[in-house]
Amino acid sequence: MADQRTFVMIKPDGVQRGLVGEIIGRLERKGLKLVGLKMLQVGEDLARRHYAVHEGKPFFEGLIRFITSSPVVAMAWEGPDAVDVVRRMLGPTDGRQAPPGTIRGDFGLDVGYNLAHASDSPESAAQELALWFADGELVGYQRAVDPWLREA
Ligand code: IDP
Ligand code: MG
Repeated sequence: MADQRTFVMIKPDGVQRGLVGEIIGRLERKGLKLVGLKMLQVGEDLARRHYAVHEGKPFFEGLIRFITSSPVVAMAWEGPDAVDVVRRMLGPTDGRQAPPGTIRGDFGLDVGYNLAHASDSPESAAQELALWFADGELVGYQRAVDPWLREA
């Protein structure tokens, strides 16, 4: 299984509610490797580019206001099938539908305020990582625990 990198963002509600550690902890305990991390106040331009596929939808302007309303935590995570693994850990978009055990299912009650974003395909992961991180901001490294996470 080839390693993938995926883009994850803890949204303003996750930061404001003090769930940064909880969300990072879940991804860490899963065995995924953190390879990039920064906190930032998102500007209008980055918000619109990140959510460009949703332009024109009824919730788009509200989504841009939400994402730019307070700081976010942007991250890159690496692991086998990381894109799908993280999407399944987040759960469905609407926290009321998301099953218990998922991040949205355990902490969310809303479709818009749903705590975190994760890339939905390897292609969007590559695009989003390039949008959010400059060359040199992502790191590669070995962990002593890596051999214990899967059969060689
Ligand atoms: P995803 O984050 O699960 O991939 P998308 O459909 O890509 O969901 O939507 C992007 C984000 O837009 C969602 O995470 C959520 O914050 C917001 N959003 C999606 N649909 C709605 C809606 O119907 N009302 C309000 N906000 C929405
Ligand atoms: Mg999406």
